[in-house]
Amino acid sequence: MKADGKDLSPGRKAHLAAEAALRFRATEYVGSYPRIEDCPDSSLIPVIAVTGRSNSGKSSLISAMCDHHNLARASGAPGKTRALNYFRVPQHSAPPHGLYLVDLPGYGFAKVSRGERRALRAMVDRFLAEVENMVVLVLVLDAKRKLESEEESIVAFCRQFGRPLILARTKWDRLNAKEKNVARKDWKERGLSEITLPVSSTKKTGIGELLKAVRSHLPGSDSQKAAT
Ligand SMILES: Nc1nc2c(ncn2[C@@H]2O[C@H](COP(=O)(O)OP(=O)(O)OP(=O)(O)O)[C@@H](O)[C@H]2O)c(=O)[nH]1
Ligand SMILES: [Mg+2]
Repeated sequence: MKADGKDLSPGRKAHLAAEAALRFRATEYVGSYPRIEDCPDSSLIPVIAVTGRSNSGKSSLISAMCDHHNLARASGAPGKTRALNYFRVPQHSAPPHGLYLVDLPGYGFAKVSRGERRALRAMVDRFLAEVENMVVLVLVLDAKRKLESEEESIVAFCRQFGRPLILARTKWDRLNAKEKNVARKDWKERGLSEITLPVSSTKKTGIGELLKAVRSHLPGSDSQKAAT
């Protein structure tokens, strides 16, 4: 593919333009909050929360959704998010008054003590139960991994409380054809096909589909207009 896009077919160009229109442009880092009590007030601003196991690709995915390569770095070294990281998407990218994208701390990080793992997981659970105005939760899962008890409990929580959920299977670029089939079979058997999307933040595949799904949950969403 040429950088100037001259070699692209008209169909591919149209697809890329539609995808670009969906991205959360000009998103800014607001801050990192180790305690829920200190987080920005979201009573009037919709929240898109992104959660998942440590190193699953949450920060990279947020950067890809915002088309902003420094966002993940702004919140600390990749793979080390330990606080609730808030990003503000401006009004022109997200109706009606902008929104918050929240990068939750990764749970299940092997290199921290058992006590800290428990505390991080408890913070994620409390956030999901208590944060105001969460319009959709994006559960990020490395496509090579199966759902484990943590992911199963988050899916069960969302089903029980009617929280909209999207499962982003990240690092899809690392799977061969056989592994992709195994992954697809697994999420089909679990009845998760409709809310599961394979994505690659590095190859930028599946990001448009994810953005479309996320935007469909926004109040006053103009996703249909942006996508056509
Ligand atoms: N090949 C590939 N690598 C990825 C992808 N997404 C993330 N990575 C890599 O996976 C590692 C972890 O990514 P992060 O985005 O920092 O993961 P995280 O979930 O935010 O990690 P924590 O902050 O610890 O919870 C980094 O080295 C990324 O470059 C992807 O789609 N494909
Ligand atoms: Mg992170």
